[in-house]
Amino acid sequence: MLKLFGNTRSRAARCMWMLEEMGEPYELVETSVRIDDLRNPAYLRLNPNARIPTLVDGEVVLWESMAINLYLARKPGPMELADAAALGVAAQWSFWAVLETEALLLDLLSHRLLLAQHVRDPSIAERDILLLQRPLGILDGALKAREYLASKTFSVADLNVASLLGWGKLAQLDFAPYPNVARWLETCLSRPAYPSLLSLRRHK
Ligand SMILES: N[C@@H](CCC(=O)N[C@@H](CS)C(=O)NCC(=O)O)C(=O)O
Repeated sequence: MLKLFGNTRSRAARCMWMLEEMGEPYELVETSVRIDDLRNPAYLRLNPNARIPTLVDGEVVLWESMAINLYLARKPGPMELADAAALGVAAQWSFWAVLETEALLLDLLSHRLLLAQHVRDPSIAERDILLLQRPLGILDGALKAREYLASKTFSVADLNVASLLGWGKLAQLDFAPYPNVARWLETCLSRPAYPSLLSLRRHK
């Protein structure tokens, strides 16, 4: 059985969402971000970055959540993306999301939610929102003429990008200026596998 090292409150949740969509049985090896969980020799052999998530599929050991999901998308089943062009598009949007939006969204989430009240800085949040205008505009344009990013149906491309933009939703980012993104994000985050993940989070 596949083993995923991580926890529901980390980027491992993105891989859990994918596994839930696939209906693939897996074992979640509960791993926190504490030093004793990440910097022990057994875990470092799997992931020298000392970060979560890590996927173990027999001989295959993978880290980087987006790469894990792109690998999982090659497996037969409802999330399979067999077409090389669609896989290329999925990789494009996944790299794009990490490079163009992740740092800004995490910073926004930090200054709106994660940090203690007294160190949150609304001016940093405002700057993040301004800098997100360009990538969100690009995504909005891409979604103007199509329902999903890489194929006619929901795929790993949508899942990877929506899992990041979900941070924006948590941070109360106003998606109204990006109506196509707002519509698509709502569709992605309304999928049955996504709330079941949220309920897993609540039970932890
Ligand atoms: N780009 C990596 C980032 C992994 C990452 O930073 N994971 C966090 C948890 S969400 C972590 O392990 N943090 C521990 C640390 O940085 O010490 C991915 O997407 O898998």
